[in-house]
Amino acid sequence: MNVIKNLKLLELNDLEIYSAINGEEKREQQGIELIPSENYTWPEVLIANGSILTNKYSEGYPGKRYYGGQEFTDRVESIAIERAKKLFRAEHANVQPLSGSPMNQAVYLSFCKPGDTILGMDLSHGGHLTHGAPVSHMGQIFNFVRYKTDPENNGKIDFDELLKTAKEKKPKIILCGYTSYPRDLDYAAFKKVADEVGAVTMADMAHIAGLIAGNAMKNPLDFGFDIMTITTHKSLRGPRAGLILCKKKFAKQIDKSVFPGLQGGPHMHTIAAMAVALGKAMQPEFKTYAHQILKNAQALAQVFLNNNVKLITNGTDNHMMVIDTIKSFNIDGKTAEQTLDKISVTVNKQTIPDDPNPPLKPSGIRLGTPAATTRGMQEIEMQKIGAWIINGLTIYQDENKLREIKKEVEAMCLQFPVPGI
Ligand code: DSN
Repeated sequence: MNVIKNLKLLELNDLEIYSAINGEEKREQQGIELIPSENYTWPEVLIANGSILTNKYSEGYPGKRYYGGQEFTDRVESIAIERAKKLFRAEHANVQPLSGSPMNQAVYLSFCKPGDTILGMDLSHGGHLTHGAPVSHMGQIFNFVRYKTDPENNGKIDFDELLKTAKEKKPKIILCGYTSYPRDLDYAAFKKVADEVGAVTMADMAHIAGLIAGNAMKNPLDFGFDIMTITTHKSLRGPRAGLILCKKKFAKQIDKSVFPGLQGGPHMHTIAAMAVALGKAMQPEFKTYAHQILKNAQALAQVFLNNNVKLITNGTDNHMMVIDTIKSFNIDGKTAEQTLDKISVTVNKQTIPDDPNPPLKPSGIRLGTPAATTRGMQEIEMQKIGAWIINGLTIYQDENKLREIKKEVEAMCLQFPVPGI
């Protein structure tokens, strides 16, 4: 296979882009990646993603394409579909969504007309931008009604309240899933509410796809959910793409909604890379990896709790945590993110439930353990990382001390190579 794996040719022909990629490689190797939605993919995924499959147009589905020359693309897509169904115990899989936003849009557009109601988690309580944030097109096309979590009660969802809202608003879809919610969800309770009001159940499991694949967290499909959406580049360690899993009875309408409803030609190189990642996630060592992500999250959360750092929901059931930096360190999330950048620890600023501060200068930061776990870091490293974060945010104005911490962080990172670099 003539895949140009080393970057020599690029270096010779496009120095500007080459040096930016090279810089990113160094950044990824030298620092600790704690953004919970990021990860390091497998070298084999990088190879498939960089393959000549990028040359091909394949509108349609295996066996039913609009252009010729599909012998190998059909094979690639069929393998990806079969692996996805097997791994997630799904009746049907559509592997064509280009990423998370079109994936969720395809589901909404498949079940709802403009103005229809969808019940989803409030953005500041952990829901995602594509779950109807007013700034998103979906938020303008559909009537998103939001439910909240109870920060006083470890982030629990009040299902009596949810049922009351569902009866009143009559949603077409009841959506659960999150982007910054550190607890597990009660899928049976969501299903019960949806059944009472005749709504479709949809779980956006983008963040925890790898944890579900590795049997470290529950699978909503096992609770009778109609639809599950995932992105494959987060805890699943695959390429940057979306995947829709659903019951057979919705297969046709979901496929039609993705293509030709929303998208044109699928990215066959990415679908090949997804198939490779799904194959990797079926191996027994992936289960060990998924469970280690959770152990690392517990270890990191414990360092914070032991040092009176305020965690939203007071702990975590999954791979992530949200720190209230104002309560814990008297600094906003933007300053905290920038401070941690200075010690080569990458996190993202994050709104907290009903945040009084704006999204670009919110009250917290969000962090998670999938990427660090991929490099082989374990509980002992989590203790060091937790201490560096607390130390850095406490002395955030002392540039000399921050430089000293950065050296310690980078020395540790050198012992844990990034796959593919
Ligand atoms: N932007 C992703 C995240 O960080 O959670 C979700 O799309």
